Amino acid sequence: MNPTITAFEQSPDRGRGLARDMRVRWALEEVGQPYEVRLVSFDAMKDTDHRELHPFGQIPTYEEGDLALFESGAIVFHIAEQHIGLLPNDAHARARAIAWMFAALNTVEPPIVEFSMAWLLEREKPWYEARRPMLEARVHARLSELAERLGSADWLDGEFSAGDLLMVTVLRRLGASGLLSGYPALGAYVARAEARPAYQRAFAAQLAVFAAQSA
Ligand SMILES: N[C@@H](CCC(=O)N[C@@H](CS)C(=O)NCC(=O)O)C(=O)O
Repeated sequence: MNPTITAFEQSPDRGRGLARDMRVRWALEEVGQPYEVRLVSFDAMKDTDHRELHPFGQIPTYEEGDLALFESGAIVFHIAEQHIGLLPNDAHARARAIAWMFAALNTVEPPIVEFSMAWLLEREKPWYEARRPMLEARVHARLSELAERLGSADWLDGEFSAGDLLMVTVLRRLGASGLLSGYPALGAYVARAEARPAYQRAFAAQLAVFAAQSA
């Protein structure tokens, strides 16, 4: 039986593939695992039924037989462990790829989320303009360090891995902010990942949800 994931019935990103179900869709596409999607409204996400799956009332979730998971990183890790293609076989290379998964979610994503949430929710507030340079500086610090490490390589550590998959979804959250434009190597890294057929299938699938809801 195919796994079932949850995604926004109406994604606030209007089909730009920034919601975290995109990571899970992409991972499933990379490994060639078909999946079902259950769309949930904002109200339904906070219901008891959904909270059984996700204690924080969010998406994505993942159900496979009697296994239920939440947290996009844990879900991508599970998929990568169950299938060939997202984690190297060599034990050390595998451990390093997992380290990049944590780095994406634990080191790079937090300042990016803080920056984008401030823009989304606080940009009309009197303190926003004073706070913005500090938020931007924190993002720039991580981007320059990441660009330095990536150098001229295609991927963060050898072959494309779940570490790259998560890192790219995190970087994409900078979207129209322009913050990525000072880092051509990171821009090319994101573009390289977006050109992968699996990424394109995942992107098209989430976009189709938005298109259908807005029709
Ligand atoms: N750390 C969680 C974050 C999940 C999350 O923030 N999901 C968002 C969509 S990308 C959500 O459900 N937001 C609606 C809400 O929090 O009410 C993960 O990576 O899965």
